[in-house]
Amino acid sequence: MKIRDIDWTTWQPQRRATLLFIVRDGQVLLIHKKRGLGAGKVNGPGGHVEDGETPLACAVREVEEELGITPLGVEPCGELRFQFTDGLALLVYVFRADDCRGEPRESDEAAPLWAPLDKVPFERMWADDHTWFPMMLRGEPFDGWFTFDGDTLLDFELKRAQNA
Ligand code: 8OG
Repeated sequence: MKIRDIDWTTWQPQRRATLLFIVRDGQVLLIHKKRGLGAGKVNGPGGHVEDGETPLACAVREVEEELGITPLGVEPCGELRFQFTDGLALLVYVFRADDCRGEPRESDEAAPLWAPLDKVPFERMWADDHTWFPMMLRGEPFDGWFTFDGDTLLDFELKRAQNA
């Protein structure tokens, strides 16, 4: 399934989720994800947007629930659209923060991991992450479109976001 096979003008996500990356002192705060979609992978903290919740409120809540800290200086930095061959259509809002209150601690969902910016473990992350991570770290707003078959990235397009 190629990006051009999908009519993105009428595409609607069934699920919306968030990711939030705290970037501080040359490191980014990641998690070992213990359950949910992508369990076993390294990722940023995040999860599904609940009814009536804004993406920003969801991103902050998920960091609080998964790591017991409050992110500070949170800014939106990108939107990722995923179409899976099994039919799942997922929109992920990506945020970046430059500090946090508290010390990250392990929960049922996640174990924290500070990674140096030049040693981000992409081989243990979702296959698309290496495409947009540099833009996120540079603070360049981005829009991404991805097709996946299970864990396998089939095709993608990534652009600097307009009007951001
Ligand atoms: O609630 P649950 O933990 O299942 O939510 C899924 C999380 O996984 C959510 O934070 C979004 C995130 N996620 C995907 N796909 C991808 C991806 O391709 N890359 C990254 N980094 N995260 C993803 O669902």
